[in-house]
Amino acid sequence: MRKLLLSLALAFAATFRVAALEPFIDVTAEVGLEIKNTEPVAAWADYDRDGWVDLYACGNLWRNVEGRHFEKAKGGARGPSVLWGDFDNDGYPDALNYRRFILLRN
Ligand SMILES: [Ca+2]
Ligand SMILES: [Ca+2]
Repeated sequence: MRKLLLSLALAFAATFRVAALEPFIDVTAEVGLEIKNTEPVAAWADYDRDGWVDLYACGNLWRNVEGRHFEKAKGGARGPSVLWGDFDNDGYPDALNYRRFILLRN
């Protein structure tokens, strides 16, 4: 009886967890993101203005390759904590590393 109750509880918990995530599907590995959760910081911005939103996560800038996968961008914003904003209004998102307070113009 105890095993049955435990199984039911685990099944309920798994069902609840899946339902809470719908309609999202974990595609992290499928799209090439190798993110180690060392810094719980992430932000989206289309830094190269190619129409595909890119991802800054855990100290790395990931370029979105036509919605199919991500590749690590060379250069760009580095550091653990970045906020995006177009401070010079040229249409390219600039990055502020708010830990080291460095403003990177794009
Ligand atoms: Ca982009
Ligand atoms: Ca800019």
